[in-house]
Amino acid sequence: MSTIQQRFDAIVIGAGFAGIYALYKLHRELGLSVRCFEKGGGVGGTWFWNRYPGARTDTETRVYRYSFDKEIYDGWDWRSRFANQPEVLAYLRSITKHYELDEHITLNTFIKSAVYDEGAREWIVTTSNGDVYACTYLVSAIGVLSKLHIPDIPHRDKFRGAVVHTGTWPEALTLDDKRVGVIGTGSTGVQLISAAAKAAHHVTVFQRSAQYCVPAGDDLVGEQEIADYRENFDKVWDGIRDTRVACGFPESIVPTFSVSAEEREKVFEDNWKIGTGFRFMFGTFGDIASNEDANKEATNFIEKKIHEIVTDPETARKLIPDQLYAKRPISINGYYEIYNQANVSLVSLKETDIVEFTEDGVRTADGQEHQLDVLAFATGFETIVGSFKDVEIRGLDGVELQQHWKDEATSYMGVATANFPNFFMVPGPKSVFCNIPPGIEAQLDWIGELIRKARSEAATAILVTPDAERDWTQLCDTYAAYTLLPKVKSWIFGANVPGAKSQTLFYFGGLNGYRQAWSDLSQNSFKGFVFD
Ligand code: N01
Repeated sequence: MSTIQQRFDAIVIGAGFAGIYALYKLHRELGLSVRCFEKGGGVGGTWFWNRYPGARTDTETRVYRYSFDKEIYDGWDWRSRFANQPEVLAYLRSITKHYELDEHITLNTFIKSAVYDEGAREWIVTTSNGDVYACTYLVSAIGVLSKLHIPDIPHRDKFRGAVVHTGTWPEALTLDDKRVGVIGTGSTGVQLISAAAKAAHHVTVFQRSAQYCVPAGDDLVGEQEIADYRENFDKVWDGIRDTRVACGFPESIVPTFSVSAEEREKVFEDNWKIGTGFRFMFGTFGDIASNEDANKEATNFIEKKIHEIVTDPETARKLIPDQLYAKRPISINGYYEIYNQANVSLVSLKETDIVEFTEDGVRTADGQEHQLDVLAFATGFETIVGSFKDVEIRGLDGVELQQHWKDEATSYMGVATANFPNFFMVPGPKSVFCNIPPGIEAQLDWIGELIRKARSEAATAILVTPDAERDWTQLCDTYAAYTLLPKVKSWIFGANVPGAKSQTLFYFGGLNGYRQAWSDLSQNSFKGFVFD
């Protein structure tokens, strides 16, 4: 075995939202020695890599951030209601700078493997450069959506243009005056398509499944609104933590059919005007994501909007989804309007799929060649489990994590898994489905408590019992079954990748339920965790 270069109390893999907060929590708050390794050339994770034109958050800026940093929030000069990629990246950089975390982050370094040494009770971590480190606690913060999904289209080598995936967009690539093809119409695709429609000579949208798109709302936040948020910071965040999706709006508990048809229409119309997909799904009525008839009321409303906005009836027909409104909701301003532009065309892949690349573009099954300078895959990611595929993680008895998950990706509380002592995933499978930053904060706050407890008891290993892991898995399946979300194929269930089986990858009890579950555990000596 290679020589261990240095020992740390904790190693964090990844310097995105989760990794940065892990470093803050474990180093600044718990006083541990921590090193964070990041494969990118800068901090930011998702926001470092996803530099495609149009990339922005579709959750409001004021809640797409940490809540622990009131100080930065007070001095933060922001106006965009939905921060764009450079703004989110600048925010994360300001955090690492302000809290002097940069010196603990090693960039351009990929962690190849982490193997648990049972005798020494430490993790042996090897980087892609062959450097070896040891640590007591290993925190994986490698992202929910970081492993690219790129469909295999024949004869890619023939194409003379540029082929890119939105998740590794080259900074120098612009779309100005180019003929651009975009495959994929999820949250990423619609943002890229909207940006391309403004700049490109022509945009060809290759759509497999149409999705329901709801306007995002006003682009700018007024000064008074910001002043109000600042004044009520703690109250606002307490409120957010007490909701399901934690996106910063009041969630409805009103059943769709408890009001008249006129009232329903008004609620949908009002929320369409205010904007955001999450608000439309969870702020209009309490059962849109759980009752098929209620769901149909929402989709009827959106379909009516599509017909009103899109002038060509054939294009409007193709844009109407043929499934439930049960994927992650999309927010985008002016999306349907762009299909009225002369420089945008829509190809429905369900009617004519792409069969191959040609020298000048791609050919569809109907024999048509679509001429392109750039073909962009906005085809998504292999959710959570995919992120772990490139890192060899071995726990007790040398068992590899992918092997542990061969039947199902399991965890306890979304952060730990049996037979992998002192190993925490932020997030892991079966972690809370909500706005990412407050979800991450909840997980790391409790991981911090677990470590505090272990240290106070002089325990050197924190383990999870198989029973606890099994029960949590069952609970997550039960919650998922209450919703309509498993009824459509999407990344939320890992079903977006060919050959992958659909499985529950999240806890759907809401951030409020998740935090309560942790709080109950802490009252109960963290039942299910073993401190040895
Ligand atoms: O990925 P997706 P995404 N041929 O999996 C299509 C977050 N995000 O990157 O629906 C043709 O949703 C696929 O078609 P179908 C956010 O959580 C956040 O867009 O499977 N098409 C679909 O249209 C989001 O939900 C922000 O039939 C193929 C698309 O590609 C998550 O990232 C911004 C195909 C993939 O959609 C993922 O979004 C952007 C094939 N072989 C993203 N394979 C924020 O604002 C796949 N597709 C915070």
